[in-house]
Amino acid sequence: MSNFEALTEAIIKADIKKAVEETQKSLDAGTEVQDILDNGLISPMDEVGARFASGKMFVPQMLRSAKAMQECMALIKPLFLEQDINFKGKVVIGTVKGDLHDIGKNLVSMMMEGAGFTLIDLGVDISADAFVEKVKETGADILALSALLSTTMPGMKETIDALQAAGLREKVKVMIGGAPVSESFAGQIGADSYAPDAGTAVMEAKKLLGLS
Ligand code: B12
Repeated sequence: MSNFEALTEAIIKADIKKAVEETQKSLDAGTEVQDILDNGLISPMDEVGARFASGKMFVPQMLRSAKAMQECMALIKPLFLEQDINFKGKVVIGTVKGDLHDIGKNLVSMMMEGAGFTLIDLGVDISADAFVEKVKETGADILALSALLSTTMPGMKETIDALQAAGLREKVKVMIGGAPVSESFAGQIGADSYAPDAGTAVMEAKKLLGLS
């Protein structure tokens, strides 16, 4: 694992210019993109979350740190997409209603695209009906739902119920994720799969479609 001290500090302090410079430096030094992502970008966001939870950081600061992380992600995204792309399946993805968190969802989206899936990203604050409409319109193989708030997790069950009501539940696999979501919650709401991170999400998606 490389040393990401300066990048970590830049993300926590939301120094976008420095964070982008440090990401570029790591790339120029030949650091593995996965290492930069896991240890240089995601891990400082965990620290940001911990500081927020303990009252040492507030929403505007958290937002600026998220922005810094996203700017850095924009630099590494093309490298993920350079990987060998074969069509693997169509995935509709979005963050459920009432929830504006999209960094994790974007990462899952990016990694799946890098692995050869076709992604239809609906963005954030998506209602159950809008998900169902898109699944119907695109004939998606997988519907991937993200939630970062315990208060928005019920939106996942509502979406699965709406798929059922529309007669689409048997036609699409549903995969869920996000920090408060768990394997057991996935079981409770009748989702087909859960993954704790973007890398596992790709593996799970392949499994769901019988590709691995
Ligand atoms: C950044 C952030 C924000 C930013 C979001 C910016 C953005 N564009 O996303 C802003 C400032 C807007 C924000 C707002 C709020 N936030 Co906030 N936020 C965070 C923070 C610090 C980081 C989240 C993040 O991006 N993590 C990095 C990514 C990479 O991780 P991830 O999202 O977990 O995603 C990974 C996995 O979960 C998984 N995954 C994610 N989605 C999916 C989907 C599928 C299908 C799969 C398979 C996998 C998967 O793969 C991802 C990559 O490995 C977290 C703390 C934390 N450490 O989680 C709090 C946190 C989520 N926020 C929290 C709260 C309370 C709020 C607010 C209510 C604060 C407020 N009082 O206003 C608002 C709500 C706004 C809203 N309606 O959504 C709480 C939630 C508590 C709870 N359990 O409900 C947290 C946990 C902070 C805390 N410790 O209290 N937030």
